[in-house]
Amino acid sequence: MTMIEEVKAKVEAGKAKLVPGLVQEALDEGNAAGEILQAMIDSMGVVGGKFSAGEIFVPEMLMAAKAMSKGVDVLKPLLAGTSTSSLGTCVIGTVQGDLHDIGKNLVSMMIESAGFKMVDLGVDVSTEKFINAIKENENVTLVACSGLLTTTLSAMKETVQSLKTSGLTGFKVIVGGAPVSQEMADEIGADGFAPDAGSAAVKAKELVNA
Ligand code: B1M
Repeated sequence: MTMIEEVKAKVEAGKAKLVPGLVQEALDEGNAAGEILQAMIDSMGVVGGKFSAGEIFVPEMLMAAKAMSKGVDVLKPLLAGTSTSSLGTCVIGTVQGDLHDIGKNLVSMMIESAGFKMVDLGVDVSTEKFINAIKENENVTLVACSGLLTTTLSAMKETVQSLKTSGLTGFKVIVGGAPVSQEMADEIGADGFAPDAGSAAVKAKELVNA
């Protein structure tokens, strides 16, 4: 088994204590950080498939998520470059009713490295909380909403529409997450959509510089 396959297997098995060391070994062997990250994302796909098939349950899914987060911590300094430019503040959160945060954390890390100051509201974020964060923080130029559950897409829609009709100005709204598409983003009135963390950073810059 290659070290990358080892990382994948241990993330799938939810071995949070072992994963950081294996990720470091994979790096030491010369594997690229992006390649290791992709392997862990693939693992979560496998975990999701097993959950859908009834082979594993929420606790196993949670353990796999913890293992992946520990692995991402090791990669963080390598994935997030440093930027000296300031594109303003980005308020980010996972929408109300949704507790998934791995994708949101990756998106946050990449948008930060594109030159934004991040205000991360965490998960299960209500519309009111997004709006208060825009009021309470200086120079908010971007609001980023993540959502992983089809059942919380209505919360995303409500958040985007409330942000747009709040009377607050000076910011753009970007949305994303597995069940979100460009079509849906257009439909709910978001300014932008990105399918993954890397393209979220590119889109964030594009929206704010437009
Ligand atoms: Co949940 N879960 N989960 N889960 N979970 C999914 C999403 C699911 C697809 C699994 C499945 O059934 N196959 C399914 C959703 C089905 C659906 O709605 N279509 C599901 C379900 C059903 C549930 C529960 C309802 C299960 C239950 O209780 N019966 C429950 C809901 C709880 C809640 O939120 N209220 C639940 C709970 C959980 C855990 C808490 C156990 C755990 C999350 C822990 C955590 O996040 N800290 C968990 C996990 C781990 C998953 C899977 C296995 C992995 C998610 C993940 O982290 N992926 C997931 C299956 C899967 O994704 N295949 C699943 C890796 C991550 C890097 O990808 O988040 O997609 P992702 O982010 C990507 C892109 O989407 C994008 O960039 C990232 C990568 O570059 N992106 C953005 C994300 N946000 C973006 C924002 C942007 C732009 C791009 O702009 C702002």
